[in-house]
Amino acid sequence: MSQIHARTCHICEANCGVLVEVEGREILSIKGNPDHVLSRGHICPKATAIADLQDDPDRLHKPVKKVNGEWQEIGWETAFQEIAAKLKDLKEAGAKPAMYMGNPSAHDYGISTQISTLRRAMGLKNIYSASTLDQIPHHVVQYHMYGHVSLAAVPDIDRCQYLVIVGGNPAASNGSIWTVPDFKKRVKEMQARDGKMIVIDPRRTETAKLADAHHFVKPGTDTALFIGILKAIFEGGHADISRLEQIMDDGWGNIEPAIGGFDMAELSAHCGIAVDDMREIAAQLGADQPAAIYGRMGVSVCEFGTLNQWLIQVINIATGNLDREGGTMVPEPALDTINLVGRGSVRKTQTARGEMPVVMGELPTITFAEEMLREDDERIRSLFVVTGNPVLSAPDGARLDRALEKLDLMVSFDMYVTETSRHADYILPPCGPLEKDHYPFFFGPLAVRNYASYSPAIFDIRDGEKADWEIIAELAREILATDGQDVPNIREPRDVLDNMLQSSPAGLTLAEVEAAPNGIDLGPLRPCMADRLMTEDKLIQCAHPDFLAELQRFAQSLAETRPDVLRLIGRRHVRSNNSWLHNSKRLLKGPERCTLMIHPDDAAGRGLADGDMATVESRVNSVEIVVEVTDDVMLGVVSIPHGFGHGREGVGLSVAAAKPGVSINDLTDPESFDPLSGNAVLNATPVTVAPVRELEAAE
Ligand SMILES: Nc1nc2c(c(=O)[nH]1)N[C@H]1C(S)=C(S)[C@@H](COP(=O)(O)OP(=O)(O)OC[C@H]3O[C@@H](n4cnc5c(=O)[nH]c(N)nc54)[C@H](O)[C@@H]3O)O[C@H]1N2
Ligand SMILES: Nc1nc2c(c(=O)[nH]1)N[C@H]1C(S)=C(S)[C@@H](COP(=O)(O)OP(=O)(O)OC[C@H]3O[C@@H](n4cnc5c(=O)[nH]c(N)nc54)[C@H](O)[C@@H]3O)O[C@H]1N2
Ligand code: SF4
Ligand SMILES: [Mo]
Repeated sequence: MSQIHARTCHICEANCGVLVEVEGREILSIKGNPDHVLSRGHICPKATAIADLQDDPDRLHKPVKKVNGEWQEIGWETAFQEIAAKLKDLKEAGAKPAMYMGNPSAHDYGISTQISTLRRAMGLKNIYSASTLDQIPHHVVQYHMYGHVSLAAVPDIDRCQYLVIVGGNPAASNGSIWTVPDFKKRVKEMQARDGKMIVIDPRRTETAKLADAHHFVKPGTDTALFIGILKAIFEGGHADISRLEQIMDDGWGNIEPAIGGFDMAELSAHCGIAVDDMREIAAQLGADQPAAIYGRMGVSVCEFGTLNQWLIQVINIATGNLDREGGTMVPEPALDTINLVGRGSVRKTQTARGEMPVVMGELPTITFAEEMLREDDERIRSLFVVTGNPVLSAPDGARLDRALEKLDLMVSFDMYVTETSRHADYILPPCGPLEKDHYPFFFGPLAVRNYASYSPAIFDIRDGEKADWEIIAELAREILATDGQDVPNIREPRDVLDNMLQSSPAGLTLAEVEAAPNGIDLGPLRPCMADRLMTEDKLIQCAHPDFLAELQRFAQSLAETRPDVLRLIGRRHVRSNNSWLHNSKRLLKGPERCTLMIHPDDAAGRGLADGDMATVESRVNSVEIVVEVTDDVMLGVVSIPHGFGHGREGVGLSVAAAKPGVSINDLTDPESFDPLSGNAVLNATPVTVAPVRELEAAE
């Protein structure tokens, strides 16, 4: 007899409700849950791949140890004891440990409940993560303006009438720092009530194709666009801060003068967006309607990422759209991580590259390889990689690939032998995805409605296997015991969750949430900024001096001529998720996706036709890739998706091996970064493109 379990998909930030039909341990189907309070039946193709993940023959089930270059299965106890003993020896020799946390750890609340014990046990100072490849500018801005690294205001799409999306592609990504499942239908509903969506992107993306207007922008230049819009807001008389004045500090008065010197025509020439278009966007954002401007990866992972995210907040404030129904609001979820954890921190520290930002205790991942390659006592010699694949996800991955070889001890918490974990001495694999429970710990606070939804595990964990949280908790205790330190009791994730739910304003118990398989809806977002602000004076700090100084740096950069070269950007496809879903047969179906998109005129100028092989070269490296000629990318722009490059030796992904692709991060450059946040620059990489045959002939 088959059974249907309502559950949340854990793969991306959308956290869609799914219905999983099983018979015994066989998965019969995975469908959208029409009754889920947030996703309303929506799913994307990745949800069905959960079955491939659960049953993947390439998945490791037992810890493995590398012996003379070969993987050998070993027992958990042996693995924990050996790792703890090696770490102790290294610590006694003064060797520095480090940790890299990847994206899936944000989707496993169990990991979040245990990781601090492991960090403490390791005596960690060097923590790196995917966040500094992704979103650290948001945290810096939120910390300075609102007093907490995670206090994010998200667009209230269900009541918005004019939504501007800059450098985000939620139709494929399903939203980021914005939990917005069923995005397409929500846009259609907005348009049905005469609302408009405007998209600004160097590629005519899936989201752009849904929009009422799309403007191409030159990669890496959006700061000019934001300043242009803000200037037009002030000059056109569209500013109205009456709604927010009570909670704004007097820094507001510094902003208009600070942008006064910029010239609209010059800004327009820099970013490629017409002055009239900037004025129209300003007028619409400032019109008598709920509106919002939102910017994501395309404007975060660039040299002025923090400045961009600040300007976005300032535009929403100037037009009275922050903390407004239909504008942007801070969610009040059932489990309010923001009120329960500290404000976070933004500091600086010395690295091999000189002084760099440390945000929420995290060092910039762009400096990671050089910390492993440095020759002095500060060299990182032991590394734990928790759910991450930095060889494919961090800039100059090829160098990182070499750096990992120099470690004295490397442990990967992963279910696959990946491009990264192939370098490990030990791999500690978790149980299957349907053998763990789920709560959208970090995503309730980013969701378009206030809600709660808990999913228990569907299957028991098989004998001899463990969940990530257990592996982390048990290893941490072994390390503490080996060091002769006090060993705390394990607090089970469910208990921590129950406690956090009950301590949150909604006061729900885990039992109550669990009893509602479709989730509990706590209603639409509400203006609440006055109560949420965590700055010392409980006011929005409108113009932090770092942001004003960064405006000056941008002004200087405007005066320099920008070399007229091809600029490389990334992309995401709805059937792919960062580097780790290419081993799913269901998802890999269809045409080759790791292609170089290039505009017809740029292709013709280089003698390239659709399907040809091209060499793409940047300062750091070159790759060979098949060409896809399309006018969906702007003239002067080429695009390669990230997360491919599975052809490296020793990778244990047999399905992905059929279409390995190349890694865009063999081209991106860790020398470029956003100085206010330390975030990587992953777009607008200068490249040259030429037919492969020409180069071969020249050799
Ligand atoms: N050029 C370019 N680079 C990018 C980006 C880009 O847009 N362009 N995007 C960046 C962004 S936003 C991100 S978030 C990063 C992602 O960067 P990472 O987090 O470093 O990489 P992922 O591809 O998410 O790799 C996740 C790893 O965790 C493993 N894994 C998956 N689920 C689990 C689990 O439940 N338990 C355990 N133990 N392991 C698991 C997978 O097998 C995989 O090896 O990439 C960044 N890199
Ligand atoms: N299907 C799928 N979904 C995912 C993921 C995935 O890999 N696949 N990854 C998840 C993760 S970890 C994250 S962080 C989110 C990311 O979510 P999003 O940010 O929505 O996704 P991206 O596709 O990176 O969108 C960035 C957009 O910026 C554009 N862009 C590039 N450079 C510039 C620029 O200089 N200016 C402007 N204005 N635009 C630019 C790109 O063309 C792209 O359309 O997606 C999540 N969801
Ligand atoms: S959008 Fe797709 S991958 Fe993301 S949670 Fe929903 S079903 Fe899962
Ligand atoms: Mo991400």
